[in-house]
Amino acid sequence: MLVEKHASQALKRGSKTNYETLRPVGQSASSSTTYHDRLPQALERADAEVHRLIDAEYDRLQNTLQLIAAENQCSRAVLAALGNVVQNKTTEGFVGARFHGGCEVVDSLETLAIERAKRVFGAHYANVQPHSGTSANQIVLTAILQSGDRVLSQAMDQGGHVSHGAPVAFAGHFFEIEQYRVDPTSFRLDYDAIAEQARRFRPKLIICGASAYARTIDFARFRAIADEVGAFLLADVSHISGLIAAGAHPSPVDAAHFTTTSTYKPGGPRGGLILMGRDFETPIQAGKKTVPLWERIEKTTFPGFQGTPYLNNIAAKAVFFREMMSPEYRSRQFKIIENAHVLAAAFARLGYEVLTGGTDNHMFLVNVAHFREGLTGLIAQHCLEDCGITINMNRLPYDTQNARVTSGMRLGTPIVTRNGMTPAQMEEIARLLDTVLRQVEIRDPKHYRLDETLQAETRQRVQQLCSRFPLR
Ligand code: DSN
Repeated sequence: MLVEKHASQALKRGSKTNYETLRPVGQSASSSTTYHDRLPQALERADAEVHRLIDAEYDRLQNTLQLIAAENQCSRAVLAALGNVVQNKTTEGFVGARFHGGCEVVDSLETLAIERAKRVFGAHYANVQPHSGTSANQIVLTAILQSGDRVLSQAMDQGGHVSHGAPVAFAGHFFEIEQYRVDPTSFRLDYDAIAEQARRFRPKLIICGASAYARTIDFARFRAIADEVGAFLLADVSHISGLIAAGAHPSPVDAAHFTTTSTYKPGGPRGGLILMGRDFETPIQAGKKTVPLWERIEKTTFPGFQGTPYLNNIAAKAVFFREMMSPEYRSRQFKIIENAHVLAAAFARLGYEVLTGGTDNHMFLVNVAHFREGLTGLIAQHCLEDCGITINMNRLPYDTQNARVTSGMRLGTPIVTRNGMTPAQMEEIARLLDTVLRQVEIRDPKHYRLDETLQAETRQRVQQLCSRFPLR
């Protein structure tokens, strides 16, 4: 019986149209709110110490500027979906093929999340179970590669992500990795050079998508390169998936065999997502069987890689995917880009080297070492943090500085835009950062001294600015 149900549900998961018949979830006549209600108050009563620290984090976020490109701010509805009774449910497997009873409600939640994810991204297949973007990548790699297989991916110090094959991480341990670099002069992807490298290296998988790359990625070109050498293509679009959902960046969903994203970077709950477009049914050999790619991805998710899905996260993902289809979310993605563009231009006018000369997306890189002799990314990050400005140091392509010191900083605009800031505030933010970076006294690559008056005045200006744009 279970096997039959699994088979029919599995077929449905692969189709584009069969999610319309969600079972309505009736409320039991004996529902009680005693356990479920007033959760923040329950925490305060039970553990004042943790409650106080959570409040402190709220104050930090409200009173300081958040400019880390990888961060975003989810809605109150997403927060509510994360913290509730759904987190108590344990199961394994996928909708229609669970290994535990009591899944009626969570099956509806997961189905809803899948359906919405497919609609948001125009995908044929969505897997909402990965615990993170990195887990999503690990699942894809494990699904299609054998130990020792070849992977071509963007190097971490060239804008790539640690999960794409850095020697210190999972993929770097189990696969033979070669990495492509950006052009040393323009700092842009050089597709001809990548194609040449792929012809020589003959990878089984090419990974595109970046953590620190400010320009539009040509997914169709990547697919042409992959097809030429007989490789799969994985697009990890964690940083730009919100822009893609809104049509503010070309979509990889039909170009790549697999598209992955974390769900917090575009502004949802923590977690990962695997999407597939036109290739979702492409057959792949799995042991003695041939199965469609989507099925291989599911078997690798569970039992291959994960146990119980985080069902509360899946509920929150469903809420977020609905938000992603709203006019407000879509128009905000264009504002994020406009703000990044204005902020980058303001830095360039102030005399900073902005890599690639600007940005097409939500982030950009600044060469701080070029701005002032001896200034490092580490000093920039820490002296700005002293003043209530949160950024991250970043290695730049071909950076000669130590990886824990770096020559660059990465700035992103998703959170300031979410809270309503516009180009006028971007000019103000650039001036705030510039005042600190010009005046910090550099002792050595890791040590600095900041004038106390400058620090206090900047903190106050930051706080005043943030108070005009409360978290929302
Ligand atoms: N991907 C990292 C970043 O871009 O900062 C966070 O996971």
